[in-house]
Amino acid sequence: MNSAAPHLAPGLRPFERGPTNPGPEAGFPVRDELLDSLAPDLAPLRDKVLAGTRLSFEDGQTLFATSDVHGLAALANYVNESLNGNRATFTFNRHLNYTNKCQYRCMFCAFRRDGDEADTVVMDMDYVREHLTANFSDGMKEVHVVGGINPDLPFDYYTELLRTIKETRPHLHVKGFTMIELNHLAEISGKPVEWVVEALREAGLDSCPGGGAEVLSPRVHRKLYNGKLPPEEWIATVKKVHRAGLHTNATMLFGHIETTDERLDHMVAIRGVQEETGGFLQFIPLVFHPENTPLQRLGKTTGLDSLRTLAVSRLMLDNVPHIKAYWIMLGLRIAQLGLLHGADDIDGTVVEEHITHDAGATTPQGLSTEELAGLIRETGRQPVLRDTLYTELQAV
Ligand code: V47
Repeated sequence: MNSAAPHLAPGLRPFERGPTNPGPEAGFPVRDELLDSLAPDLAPLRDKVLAGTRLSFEDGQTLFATSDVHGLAALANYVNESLNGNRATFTFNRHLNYTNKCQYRCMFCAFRRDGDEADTVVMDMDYVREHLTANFSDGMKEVHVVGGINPDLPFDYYTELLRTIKETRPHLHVKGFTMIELNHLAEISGKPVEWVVEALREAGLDSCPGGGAEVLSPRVHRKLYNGKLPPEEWIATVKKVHRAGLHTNATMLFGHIETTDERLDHMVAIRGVQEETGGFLQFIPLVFHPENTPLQRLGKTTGLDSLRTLAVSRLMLDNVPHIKAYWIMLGLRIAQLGLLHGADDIDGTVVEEHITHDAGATTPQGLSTEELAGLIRETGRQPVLRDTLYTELQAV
């Protein structure tokens, strides 16, 4: 156990103000003057936030219900600026979706294929090697590796994939495999998740992305992704990963059939895990894109709902260091506004994205580091290039 942070799993870096969370830089004023003019429903919450008191589920209900959207933004902004100063981060990364064949039929997904469609993808190692050589570069910091749950792939495929990536691009941080993939690997290998994580780590895995959590609600699970890992098992798995010493992110897929109470249940669950393990680096609210999914009739939620959800996330998840406004899903303009509603990161260059674009996203597939820095600068924030674990930070 880490004596500075007794809840922290061995091997994980504590969340404390330091190079990662510097607090307001010298001379940077945390903008709190707006906090003097909040609507009456938000005033008691302001007192809690300023005192550093944890917000309750009921406080979260007030945040989702308030008509004082500016007050909500001011509160979230205050917390973010207290933690991260005026910085907003991004990374230089690429996605690698090694397969889109998937045995599950999640109702929110437009990415999955049965396997007999012409655009089914299963990357072999020659392809991965050539792709990384031709299209990745030495300055790149991260590869985000996820795929469908493809019943054709044996356990060795995954270790070989990691070894191939590390052999071809040794400096890349591999952020790979959701809790769904890790559980599937436990199933096909007949071994515990802890064994799977160790084998993958030995082959080159550095951390795990936050996907697959969807909404940690038994009701939504039953209705939209029954058959896939249930919420309590996602939680149990992520705790095991953190205890093994790997950091992960956590996502929440919102804007479909879930209620705001279910969003709050999700946030409270993530906060509880973080209290135990300290393993989450970022929380990422993912806005649902309905096109080409069985839920197409639902349409898309509003930009305002996205901003509100980012702000509530920042305020409820007081123990998670970073909130990501994922530009691919939010769109560039809402992601920019997200940086003034509690978020301090916009993900990275991405370059090739399928999960959201198969579901109708109109954002570009990728942006250059200069474009990302420009987007951040337009909001008044200082753009900072980061690596996945926030160990390397470079103001740009
Ligand atoms: O788990 C699937 C979501 C997730 C749709 O950890 C959809 O840094 C919107 O987790 N509309 C995968 N969302 C993506 C993900 C992620 C992305 C970027 C960074 C990180 C990180 C993680 O995407 C899935 C699911 O919740 N998703 N289909 C859709 N139609």
